[in-house]
Amino acid sequence: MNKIFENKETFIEEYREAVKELSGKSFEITSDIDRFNALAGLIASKARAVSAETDKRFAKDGKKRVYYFSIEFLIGRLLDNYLINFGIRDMVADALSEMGCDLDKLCDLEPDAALGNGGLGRLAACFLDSMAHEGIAGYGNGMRYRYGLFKQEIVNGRQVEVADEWLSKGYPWEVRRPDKAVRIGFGGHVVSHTEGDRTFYDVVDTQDVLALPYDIPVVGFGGETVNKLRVWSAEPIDEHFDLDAFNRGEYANADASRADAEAISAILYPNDAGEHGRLLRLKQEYLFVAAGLKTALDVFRREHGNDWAKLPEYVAIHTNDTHPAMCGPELMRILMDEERLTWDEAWDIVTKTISYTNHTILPEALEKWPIATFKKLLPRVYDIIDEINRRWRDGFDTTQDGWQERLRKTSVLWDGEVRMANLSVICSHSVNGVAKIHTDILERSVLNDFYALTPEKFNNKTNGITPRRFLAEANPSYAKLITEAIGDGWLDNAEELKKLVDFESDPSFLKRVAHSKRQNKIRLAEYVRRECGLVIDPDSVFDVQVKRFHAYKRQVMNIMKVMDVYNRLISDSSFHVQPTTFIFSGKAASSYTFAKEVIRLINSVAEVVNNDPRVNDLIKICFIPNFRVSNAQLIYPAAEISEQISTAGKEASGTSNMKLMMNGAITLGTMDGANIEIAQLAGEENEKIFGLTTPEVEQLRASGSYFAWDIVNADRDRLGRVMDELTDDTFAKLSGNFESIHTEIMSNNDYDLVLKDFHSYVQAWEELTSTYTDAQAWNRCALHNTAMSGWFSSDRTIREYRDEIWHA
Ligand code: 26V
Repeated sequence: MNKIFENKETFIEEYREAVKELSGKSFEITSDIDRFNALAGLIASKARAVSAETDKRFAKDGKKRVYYFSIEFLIGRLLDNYLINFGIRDMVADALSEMGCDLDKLCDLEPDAALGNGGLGRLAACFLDSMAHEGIAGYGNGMRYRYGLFKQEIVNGRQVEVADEWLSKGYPWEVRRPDKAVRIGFGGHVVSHTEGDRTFYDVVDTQDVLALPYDIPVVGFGGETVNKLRVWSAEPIDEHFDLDAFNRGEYANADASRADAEAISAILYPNDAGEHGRLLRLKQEYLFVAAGLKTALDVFRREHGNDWAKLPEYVAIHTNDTHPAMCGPELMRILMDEERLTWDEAWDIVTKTISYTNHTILPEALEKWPIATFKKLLPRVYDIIDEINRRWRDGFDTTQDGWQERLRKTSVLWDGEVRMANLSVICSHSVNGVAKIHTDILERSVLNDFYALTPEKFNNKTNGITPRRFLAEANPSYAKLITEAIGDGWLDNAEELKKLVDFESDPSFLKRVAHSKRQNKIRLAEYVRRECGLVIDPDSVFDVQVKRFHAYKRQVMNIMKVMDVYNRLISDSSFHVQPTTFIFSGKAASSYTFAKEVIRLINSVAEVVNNDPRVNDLIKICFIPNFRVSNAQLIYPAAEISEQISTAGKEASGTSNMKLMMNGAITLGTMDGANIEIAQLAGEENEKIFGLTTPEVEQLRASGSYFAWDIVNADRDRLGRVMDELTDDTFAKLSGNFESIHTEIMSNNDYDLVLKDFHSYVQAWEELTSTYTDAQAWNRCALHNTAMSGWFSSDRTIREYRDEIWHA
């Protein structure tokens, strides 16, 4: 453990000094925000010092550098996390309390850096943590959005989006690096000149912006390795401030070029709402790719000179989804146009350096850009893509049966569009999915034509999560109990959680597990009371579904289950359920009408059920607004049931399933994504699996024999009643009924098979909750889930990337 402070006394001394330096005042009379900024600033400066040491060590050892290109890094708050990773959390908490100050309160003042949408962005953040823990020279490369993902407010049951001005109070972790700024050219046209038998290309008359990097330290657990996350902000090249315009009172015109440039890094786009086709998004993608490659190549040149053939030996470029797909053509451009390599030399280097992770199989989710837009914005990059595509076509073996169809499916340019997934696959030496079943589906169907040509490129890397943030930090009472039982080795090697198996039949230990869960439920109940004004009962089962709202994730099936339970409770006196609190949280993309209607439905059902004295002590519904990393850390530890109910074959992996498992929740789920591996590891008898499997879903669709109305008509009493209640006024009191949800389900013949799986789902829920009264059996199962969750540590995932893809 790298100790960044001698002892408590030196910490206090340095901290007082830092507060004074920042605010000009002595500690006793400073505000909490000054105290937070000074503390974070102090830890950040220590982290930067270790980072410089780390960098020297890596350079000396000739380490291969891994650049993780991702348009999202959902890092959340850092202070608490870095204190844990430096091993000084307790000491600092102690010192602060001596100084009359509460560490938790200061941690709560940190803005929640929401530079991501959900699973994909949080995965990138977990990977940064694990790369630093594993001592990998791994660097994040992303975008510094001025506004993070919108803040969600609920007004009359509806989601309302509010700008997230996360930088308004300053951000103590980042350092602006104008010395590392990169000029980025958009538009213009390509010119060529010949030298001997070669033609060289250049782009002229471009409109340029400056990509300005901000560096954020990434502290690895143990504190030995501190890496960096570099995020790019767009700025004007030089100040074109028009003083005349300003003096005429035309203030907006005076600063127009600044506004134009800054727009590029102003907002984070939703990753799950088909926002393709937006020019600004394409500019974002090119900006962080071009600027990030410049950084990587500058470091390589400094350490290894100009021998570009050695690039793949010392540099790995990993592309997180297709947003950084331009890494391929942009690296080709630099190597050919600037470094004067031939196509073949450059191509060999590019394809040995770049690797790609796919995160979804939904066909509508695969990123495409209109050729005309692309060509106009990035003429030279486009020409290179055109050439990549031409060579791909020329390389086709036209003696093979079905080559035309294969070519159609694998082409980069088709139907007037640039297909980014195909570009990513062709430019990479490795293509991976994020859970076993997801990789199987990629190989078998979505990318099958590529797989048939180069099966050796394909591999699986099942996702993971960091146990430091999602167990140690989020759930301190459980973490303490675990450490007392098996020591603290699990923080370093999460597989050690398996040792908890020995405690599964120890009734007194199980009682303590239950006690810790109860404390976490009380903590969440207090948060819910503060945030929503709703009282929930910590003795009820906490049944949790927290994730982005999407049709395939089927939050609608969950709330329909609650509607059914409610209906039966009021009409059938012989019907009993285990008292349950149904907890939902998550955001919907602002343009995604159906998902937003589901949020309104949940809140509308909550309004009725929570105010109905007939069922009040049995069921409650709670929608926690503004799901983000910080409140997620309160929710996972309090959960007892983990709802993972996507239509089989649709959820690439899921990661909340892992976070909830690690915190001792039991999965109520379909055989989809990483749920399958969860069930395998913990044993199906320790989860509750229901519903159609992927082959069954595929068969049902292919057979053409599925008729949604038949399912509804076969169960008029329960399912029919629930469907009727979408269109009558049962839940319409807040802001109208839910005709649109009814129409969406029925007119698409129940595309997500909500009706088809409804019965087995409700039955599985009833069976699962009926076992809750056997507290000992339940707690044993919860503990078993934690014990078997170690494999889902992102340390394991990252080691697989390191050994099998990056060879770092
Ligand atoms: C994109 C789109 C775009 C068009 C409309 C529908 C739609 C639906 C989904 C997406 C997915 C974007 C990529 C993504 O966020 N994938 C998530 O990645 C996580 C980390 O690997 C994984 O756990 C989730 O299962 C996966 O959905």
